[in-house]
Amino acid sequence: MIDRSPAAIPQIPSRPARATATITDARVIVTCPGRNFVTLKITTADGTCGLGDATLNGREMAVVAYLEAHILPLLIGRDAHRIEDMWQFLYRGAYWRGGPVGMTAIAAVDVALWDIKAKIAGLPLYQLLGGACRDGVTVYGHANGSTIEETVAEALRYRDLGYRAIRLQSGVPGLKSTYGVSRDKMFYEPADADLPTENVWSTERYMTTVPALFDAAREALGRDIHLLHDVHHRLTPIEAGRLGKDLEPYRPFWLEDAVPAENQAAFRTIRQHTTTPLAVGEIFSSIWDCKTLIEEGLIDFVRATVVHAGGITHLRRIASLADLHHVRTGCHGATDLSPVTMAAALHFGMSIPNFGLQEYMRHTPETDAVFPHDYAFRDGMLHPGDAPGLGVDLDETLAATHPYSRAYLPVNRLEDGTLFNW
Ligand code: CS2
Ligand code: MG
Repeated sequence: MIDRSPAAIPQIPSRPARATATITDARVIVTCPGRNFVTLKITTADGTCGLGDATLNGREMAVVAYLEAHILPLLIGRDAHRIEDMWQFLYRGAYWRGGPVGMTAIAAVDVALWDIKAKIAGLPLYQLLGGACRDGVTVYGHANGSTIEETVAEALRYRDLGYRAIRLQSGVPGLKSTYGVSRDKMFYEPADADLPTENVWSTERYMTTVPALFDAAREALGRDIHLLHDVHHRLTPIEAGRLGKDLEPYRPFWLEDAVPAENQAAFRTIRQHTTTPLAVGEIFSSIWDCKTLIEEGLIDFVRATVVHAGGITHLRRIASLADLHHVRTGCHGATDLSPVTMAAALHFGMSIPNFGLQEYMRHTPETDAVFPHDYAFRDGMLHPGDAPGLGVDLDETLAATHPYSRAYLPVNRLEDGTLFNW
């Protein structure tokens, strides 16, 4: 006979008070060490600070307003440890869900809270995300030049620097400028003017240049190095199918942003015509932007990033869905993503099973001085370091010496003046 008297029921020891980390301050810091960055700094009652990148290239001040007017008042007094609850509160609670501005703002809060949680735990963030799945995060460098010869020479230089993957972007004969070709070989900055510069584009000229570029590059570099290319949203699906097929003999690691991806179904056409791996997603804000692409196996790498796709909390969901469908990550990592994002991307890249490749456009020494960080390049990989948290800081005194300077991304027109994709 079971004794069911109250005295016989084992008492669950009262739970120790759950540790809380009350948010007492949250500030947005805008700085322009050669290019604009927006950073969110959150502080808790015990003085722990966390950083989140909120930079949206060419639309930075929209995110500043979203954060300062609508998000910061919600943070004060909340528990910094409750990261998932905060994410749901800011995403569902906005009613107007998603979009690049809102999701970049949510991402900044999310990453700052992960930074705080890891600092309080005294662990590098990747340890909280499940620990290391690899020795380091393999990155790709950016070889570019106004001619094919110049681009191949740059690619040889990147190989000699130890890169195992190199993106090739060359000028197109007959076009004054094109995407990815920078004046300064080591640092690429597309947001180059106070008002949008107008580039001229010709798909026909471009479509003959890229296969010649890969032919010359494979001739010079051989087949043991990953070579990739960014189309930057400029082809139609059938044009992308043709370019993918033309490149097959050169085994590209991926063809990126072949077509604008609002119409995810359009990638079915590309898939029908080529086995060249496809990467897309640096401008995605959420899992909904890539659900069809992933579930139908229409892409091979998803490029969504920590800073624009809702932070680590949401990017983990995207990576988990991708893992079910043989899709790997290939996170965006351009100069307009601050060292805070690069650090977060490395902790993320260390911790997921289906990591593919991480973009690494080096920041300038001016930027690195404002954002001192632990990550370092070694043997073709970046390592996030083992400092508690993200391993990146923000020198606010130095940041204040670089005031915001409006800068727009270029726009593209066809040779007949039609406004086109940049
Ligand atoms: C590019 C970016 O890095 C890339 O793959 O697509 O340079 C992109 O043009 C910029 O991030 C836009 O701000
Ligand atoms: Mg790109």
